[in-house]
Amino acid sequence: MPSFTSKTFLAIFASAASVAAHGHVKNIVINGASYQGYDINVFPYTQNPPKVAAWTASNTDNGFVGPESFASPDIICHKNSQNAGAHAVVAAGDKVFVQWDTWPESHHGPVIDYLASCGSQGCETVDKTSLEFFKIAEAGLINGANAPGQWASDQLIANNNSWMIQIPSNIAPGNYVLRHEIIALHSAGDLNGAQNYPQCFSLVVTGSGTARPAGVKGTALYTASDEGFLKRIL
Ligand SMILES: *[C@@H]1O[C@H](CO)[C@@H](O)[C@H](O)[C@H]1NC(C)=O
Ligand SMILES: [Cu+2]
Repeated sequence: MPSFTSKTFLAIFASAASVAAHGHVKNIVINGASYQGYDINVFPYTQNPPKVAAWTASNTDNGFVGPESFASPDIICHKNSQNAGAHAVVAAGDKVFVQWDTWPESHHGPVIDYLASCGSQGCETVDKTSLEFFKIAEAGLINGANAPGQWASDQLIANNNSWMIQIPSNIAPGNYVLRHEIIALHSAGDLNGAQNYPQCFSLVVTGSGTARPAGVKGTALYTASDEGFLKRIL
């Protein structure tokens, strides 16, 4: 049945093409020092990949974590993520520049940043399910005119697929996981249609701050029925 075959081929081709257009963080830059991201195109296929400050993930299709996985550890730092083998150093109050490789214009949505303390043991060995994340920045809908409006993701694209995060100046020094996330809402009008793209880096924060904000476990950050995940934006 040639027509069936060609339709199937087209469907597969179309989904592969859209997945390929998703993004991941290439590197972060702190005071001029660049720290490599987890290279999903190379590291999973390398015998002894370099130890980088980025947490590992198994989303070699450049894919996402959906609301059906909001209670799964996959939402913490992406699919099957494991502790970074290294970390970046940043002073409280300083900025972390995050460079994505690309981002599809169609994938409108918020950009949100969290920190979680790893405690004195350091982030190389912490159990990710024990991490409690507190939000340090969020940007969502910037201008609602002309649906779907202008979103944080559109600003990220306009900034050459990059984002700037300021580490709170009052934060207590120590070991933290930075959880940087884009949430694509273009299909969020359907239950489980949202797409979360969390990216984690281990940081050592220096300084003399004293703030230790309370947070929530990664698996308690979101529920599929949260209003924002059911909103039709297109
Ligand atoms: C834009 O980002 C790419 C990395 O994806 C980088 O190589 C390039 O230098 C950046 N361009 C500018 C103008 O910063
Ligand atoms: Cu997509």
